[in-house]
Amino acid sequence: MDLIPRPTSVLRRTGGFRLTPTTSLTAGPGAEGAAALLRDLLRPATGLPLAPAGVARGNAIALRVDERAADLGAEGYRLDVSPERALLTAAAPTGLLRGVQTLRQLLPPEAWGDRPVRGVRWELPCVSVRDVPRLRWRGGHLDVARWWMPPSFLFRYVDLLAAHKMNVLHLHLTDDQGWRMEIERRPRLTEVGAWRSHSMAGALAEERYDDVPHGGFYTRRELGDLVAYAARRGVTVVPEIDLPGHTQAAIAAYPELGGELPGPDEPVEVSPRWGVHDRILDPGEASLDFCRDVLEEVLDVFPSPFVHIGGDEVPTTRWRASPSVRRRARELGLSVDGLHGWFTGELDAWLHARGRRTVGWDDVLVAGRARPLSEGAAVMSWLGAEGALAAAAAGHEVIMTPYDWTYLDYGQAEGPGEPLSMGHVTTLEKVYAFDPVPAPLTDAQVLGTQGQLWTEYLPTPERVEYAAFPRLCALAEVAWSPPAGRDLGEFLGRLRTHLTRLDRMGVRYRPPDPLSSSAPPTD
Ligand code: TNX
Repeated sequence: MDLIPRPTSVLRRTGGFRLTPTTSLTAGPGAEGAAALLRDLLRPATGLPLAPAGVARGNAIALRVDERAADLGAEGYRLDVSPERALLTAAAPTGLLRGVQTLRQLLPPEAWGDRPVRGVRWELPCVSVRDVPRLRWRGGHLDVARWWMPPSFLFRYVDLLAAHKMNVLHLHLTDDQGWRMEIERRPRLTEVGAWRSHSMAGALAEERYDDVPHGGFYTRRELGDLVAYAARRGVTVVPEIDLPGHTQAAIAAYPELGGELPGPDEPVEVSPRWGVHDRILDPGEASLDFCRDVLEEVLDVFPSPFVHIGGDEVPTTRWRASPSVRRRARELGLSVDGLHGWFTGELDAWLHARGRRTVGWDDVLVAGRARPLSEGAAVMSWLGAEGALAAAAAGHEVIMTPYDWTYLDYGQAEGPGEPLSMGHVTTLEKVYAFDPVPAPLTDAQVLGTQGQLWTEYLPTPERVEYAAFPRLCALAEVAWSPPAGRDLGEFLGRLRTHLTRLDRMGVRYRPPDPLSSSAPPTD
């Protein structure tokens, strides 16, 4: 059966449930969305109508929300398949969406294609599955700021996340190299900030550039469509507007946001270069107004309870050199560096007042000693476990995103033949061994984990997929499956089958090396 992520428990029985043109699909109250998703997923390859019972008179697939099944939580499900009936039960509609993905994995891999296939017996094995996720936030981060990616790829990435029972798409929408979200109140952000004249062409240290203009942005409408599409798959799109650092593209659009106006010898351009930039937002009222204008529209488009305001890598060199910034710090009774935490705190309080939960990279903790984050704010810990422990001690939930385990932009193997990457290597095996709950934290303090795809060296959807897969399959299992019973050899065996599904979807993954020596597929 080779399910990924591995369910909490699976009992295989003899026999199978055969899907035919007379198989019915019925949805009880609250299950309509899951039924529509199942039809959408299976129709292209199987052509099966899966009509409601009454119309169809064969064996039956039934989807049910049963509030009495509270032990399944918000996302768990039960799937019981006998030759006559496949019954999917959950306590909430989202659980059914997860179960639909399991049902799809139980079919032959040919079911995963987008063209009709003939001559395949569409049969589910008879099983009893009970499945409840370990962690609540199972995310995929995608940086569309360094390179714009077509909306069709964002939709596809949502499909891929959902297929692995991941439930968050964290969209990194802004950075020094590009601003990608249309903001009606600040049109220059995309008129100017979404375009750069050239880009880095090799490794950071080589300092080589192409001469090819690059850019693009997403309209509010396109992002709204993405949010709706993701919601139908049980995926929340969490937007990130990175503030107050990583903002050179915004400053290129509105130079006054950078504080003292740069001299003629110092034009601010949408950056063609990777790496940390010291041109950051001036920590004054004009910048706060700007941020609130932007966030206002972000809240309109993204209903997500969480809004990410970045906060990483904020070099304060320019602030320290600026008399007006130093004056502001003195007025507030802060050090210049303390202004980072103060600025973040202003935005956090603003979001909190609007009923949203702030997420920030763990740099905001170091910067934020002067001012605690609001209740409900969560910390995304990329620097290591230390930030996570500090955040948890302050009562915040954490999302574990340590770079040495979860940065999928890092290379997958040493040696030649691999595309240019960040320079570090994080193998599939290492991701699979990741412990997302560092001692002494408990599962309750850790919201979850997430795979990061920073795209400096991933300029196209093909390259992104190659970096993401199959490591994201391993991370999905780390986030969803119970840690007891995790076994690399057994996982690699299941992965072998799973990759035939991804083949059908045309995913351009990196074939894992150790497959030849790994365990055979299990059934
Ligand atoms: C650090 S992680 C960054 C990003 C880079 C990434 C490259 C973080 C919050 N900031 O700006 O793209 O490293 O791996």
